[in-house]
Amino acid sequence: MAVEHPKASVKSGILHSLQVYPGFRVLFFTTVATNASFWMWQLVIGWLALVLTDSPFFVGLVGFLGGIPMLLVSLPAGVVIDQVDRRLVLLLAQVSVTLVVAAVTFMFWRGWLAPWHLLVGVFLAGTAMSFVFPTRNAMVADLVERNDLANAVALNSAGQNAPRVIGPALAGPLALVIGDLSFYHDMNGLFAARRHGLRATIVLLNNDGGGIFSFLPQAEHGQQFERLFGTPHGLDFRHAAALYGLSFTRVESWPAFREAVRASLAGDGVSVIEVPTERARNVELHRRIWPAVAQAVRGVVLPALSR
Ligand SMILES: Cc1ncc(C[n+]2csc(CCOP(=O)(O)OP(=O)(O)O)c2C)c(N)n1
Repeated sequence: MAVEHPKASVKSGILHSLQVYPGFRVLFFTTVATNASFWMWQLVIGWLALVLTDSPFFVGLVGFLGGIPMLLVSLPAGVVIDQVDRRLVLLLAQVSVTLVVAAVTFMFWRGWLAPWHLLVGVFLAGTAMSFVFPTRNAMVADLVERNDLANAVALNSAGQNAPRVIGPALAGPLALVIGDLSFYHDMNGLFAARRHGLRATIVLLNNDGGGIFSFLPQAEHGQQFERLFGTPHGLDFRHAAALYGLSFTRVESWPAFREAVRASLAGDGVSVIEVPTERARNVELHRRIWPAVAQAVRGVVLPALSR
């Protein structure tokens, strides 16, 4: 595609390509907007799936159906992008995803949205996005001189990844899921949270120590392992929450957990919701699930990739 652009300037800085090429500037800012919207959508579909069905399986299915086109459609999309005018591909793909999102939003607003509508919507939106991402990447090379390509690719990558953090934060309330040792390690932050009037829900998974270390080879060394790695502490975090004037709830069941999260999202300030869990059970569960996951990957994903 022949796109006219001014001669590359001699001086170069981090934002060089943005300063020199108007076409790249448009691509960059629309990439930021597209990616921010896409990650908000990712958050919203998970939430919609939960609201519509209250089923963790359905939440997973929605994520899967939204993501699978990226795996299956991206490669053929690359061929299309090479043969057809990229601006046309991008226009069609972005208009399609806008129409799908608008339809899902409208149907939800009118109370018409059924779970299967959501499945179709996420699949169609995922398919359209499988064209959007590679087309935007390919267009970088059309819009800048060869000398500036590395700078433009780096900027484009930043424009794709930064909204991944910022987009969901704009779309939803702040929630943090954290282990007990990390909570203890980072507790000073609660003071800042309180001082700046943060609204947040902290889900504290308390397994009385560092569960992650149980997956290291050192875990074979019983007592020594517990003293040096597992580090059970027996702390009652209710007192930590009280120290910073935060609300605290310990929950022992799913209904209690849901109610605590609901109350926290409706309320102000920071709430800590403690969920007691068992380290030993977690390791045992992982060991049981791993072979099943490995088998599924071997049986489904690998054949699809080698096709
Ligand atoms: C936000 C954050 N705080 C602290 C650390 C340092 N850190 C790495 S592993 C670890 C212990 C993990 O134990 P825990 O937080 O209880 O989680 P678990 O492994 O039991 O799920 C800590 C504190 C970190 N990686 N990230």
